[in-house]
Amino acid sequence: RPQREELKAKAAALLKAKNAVLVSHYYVEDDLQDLALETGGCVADSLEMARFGRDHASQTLVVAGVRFMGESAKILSPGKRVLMPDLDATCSLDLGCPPDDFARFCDAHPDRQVVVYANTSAAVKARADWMVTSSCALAIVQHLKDSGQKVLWAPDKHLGRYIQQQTGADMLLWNGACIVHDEFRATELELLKADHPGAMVLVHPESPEAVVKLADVVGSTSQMLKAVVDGAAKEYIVATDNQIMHRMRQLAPGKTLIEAPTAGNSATCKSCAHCPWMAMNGLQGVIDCLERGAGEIHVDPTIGRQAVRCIDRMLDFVA
Ligand code: CIZ
Ligand code: SF4
Repeated sequence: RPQREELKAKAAALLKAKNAVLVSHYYVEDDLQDLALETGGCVADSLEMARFGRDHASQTLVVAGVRFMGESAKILSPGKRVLMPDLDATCSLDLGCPPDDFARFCDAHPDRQVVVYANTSAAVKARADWMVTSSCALAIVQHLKDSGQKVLWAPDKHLGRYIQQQTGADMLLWNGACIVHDEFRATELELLKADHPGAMVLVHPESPEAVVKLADVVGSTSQMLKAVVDGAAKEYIVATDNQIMHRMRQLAPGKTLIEAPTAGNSATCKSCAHCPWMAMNGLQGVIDCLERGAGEIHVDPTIGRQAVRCIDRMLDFVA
């Protein structure tokens, strides 16, 4: 604990000395979330992170999250220095959607609007018409459907299917999944619900269909957070990365939060509902990137100029 406080103070001093701002995702460790808030940065979902980084006056952004979040920050602010605590922090959705395979998929379906989730590489975004996050995906696909468009969706199959069911849009889905949300289990969740009849069930739409069906609220991380803060219930069962509970506890201190069961909840896996790549972010990484310039994100400028169009289209839509 004292060592953590020391590291935190050192990281805070470096942020100040380098005129840098820390942009953290809800899924990173408590210390990084707290440090971001204490030093004028933000703790947010990927949509709000992208906006915050773009609009902040600081010329150095430290992005605590996974690689696509750092890339999006760089694409939106090519003139800023974007650093990450660990460049190896990736995402199974990004890994499962290689740009060349994706380009062939798009080439085979030129009649469709290409809509990609934020959790993709810069090269995949360069090929897309729209980027979406889970906060705005429903509204954007509904808009495309209403204007008579067919959609090619990548990479998360669960989120794609959920949006397809909600909107009735004609969507062709890539077969990707998040290794964290894919592990939530419906049978175990039903048993847990039976033990907590008053609990409100919050599910991220990257989860399997049977789990989404049991939800009282299906939504993005920021929508789940809002549901806990505003909800009348005392107990909440949360099906997303369990690190979000840190922010939930801060914003809704009187509420009881219960982790939704995963396939791996066992003696060998105490906490499966935490992204191994988000977990690579730590205070030491923040210090190293600020002290030594380690972990700088570079995006090929040509790819960046192509990719920024689909991100700007989303940001204009939600503005
Ligand atoms: O699962 C993720 O990586 C999420 C929810 C990202 C985000 O904030 O949209
Ligand atoms: Fe990717 Fe899932 Fe980790 Fe989010 S939680 S970064 S979607 S693997």
